Amino acid sequence: MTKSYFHDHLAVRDPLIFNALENEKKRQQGQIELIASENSVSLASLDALGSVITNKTVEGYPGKRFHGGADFADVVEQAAIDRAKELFGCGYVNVQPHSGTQANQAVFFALLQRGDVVLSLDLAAGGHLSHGAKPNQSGRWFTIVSYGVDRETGRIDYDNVEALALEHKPKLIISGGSSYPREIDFPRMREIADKAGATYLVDMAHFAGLVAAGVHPSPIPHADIVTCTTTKTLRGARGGLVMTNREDLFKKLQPAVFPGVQGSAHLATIAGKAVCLGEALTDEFKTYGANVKANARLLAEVLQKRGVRIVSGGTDTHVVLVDVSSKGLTGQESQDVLSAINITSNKNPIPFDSAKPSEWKGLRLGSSAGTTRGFGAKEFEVIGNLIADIFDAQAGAEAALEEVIAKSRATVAKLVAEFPIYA
Ligand code: DSN
Repeated sequence: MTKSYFHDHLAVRDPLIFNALENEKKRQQGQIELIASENSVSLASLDALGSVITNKTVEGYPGKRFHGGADFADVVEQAAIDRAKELFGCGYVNVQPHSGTQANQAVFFALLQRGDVVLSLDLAAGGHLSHGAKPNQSGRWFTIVSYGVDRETGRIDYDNVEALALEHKPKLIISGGSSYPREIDFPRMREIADKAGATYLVDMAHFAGLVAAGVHPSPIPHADIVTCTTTKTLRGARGGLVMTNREDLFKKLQPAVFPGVQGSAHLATIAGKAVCLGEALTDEFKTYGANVKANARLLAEVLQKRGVRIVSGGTDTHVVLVDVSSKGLTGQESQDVLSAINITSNKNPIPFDSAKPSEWKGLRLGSSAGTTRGFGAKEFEVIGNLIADIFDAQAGAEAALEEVIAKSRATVAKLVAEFPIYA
């Protein structure tokens, strides 16, 4: 073992990776992040993620490990569990899922047999691939029935959900997804699940931070099981949680996470989760959550005023789903042209969209990362107008577009310099 192994930092030991990571930091510093599933973690979270606890292997749960030397691992994992319980007012929590998808996979593994019927939100209507999309294990191994949204309102058609539930008698009904911008009627979905005799799962991956901040209804009193990521509005380490108030279900969920679908715990990530859950218990986080919601609403309003169609006519969350065909663009074109002015977003299907990503009409925007950065109403108004300007310019002459790109890039540069991150 060379001395440098324990002394040299990455810059010395592996310049290729160091430079890529530095460039990624500069990219994040220099652009406006509007991808709804992204955020910026605190420096404290980064410390936890880069800590020596990554060396530790543990299987099992605090107090009942298969490996020795787990005293501090237990402190970290128990803190994450206790904080999540307090934050969400929930009796039982598993903090080990490596991702939201694996949290959902564990729920499927705990409750279902291959071929069982699952009723979930269609991907194009805002669902998530781990809820039964064809290429995912959930879609390959289970019988998926999808519900959608009303064509006019863009909102979940609960009567249709109920009709499908009574017809197909699913074992599991799922709420939540990746691009549904509206609050979900949890009591109504609970009622439907009860009528159908189904277990009710809410995947609150996207809006967990808003629930934590108290600015969005909580699914915890209504669902049998709630899963989420700690990454998005919760603005923490990249991973998942599984929660329930039912002891009988928890007894099935614990062995489903480990050893069902995962092996040893990722302790550095769990330490990162503990940090963000602790941060989410503060008043500062409540203010952030309220601002995320206000900023998303404002962004949607500015775009609407400029003639851009917003799916469902607005938002109750951090997500603004834009129908860019209202400006004659595809999702890909709009993503690319925003990239050219250093605004990062992602193309997305909208309800009743084409199955081909190249033809998608949607662009998904989110206010979480910008809000973390410190952007408020003034900045989100500027951002909304930048987006509308570039969409309008895209439809015009090449020279005019180049001019708008240059001007917009300068405005973005000024905004990000005023609100630096990881400085
Ligand atoms: N589900 C993906 C998204 O919302 O972008 C990743 O978490």
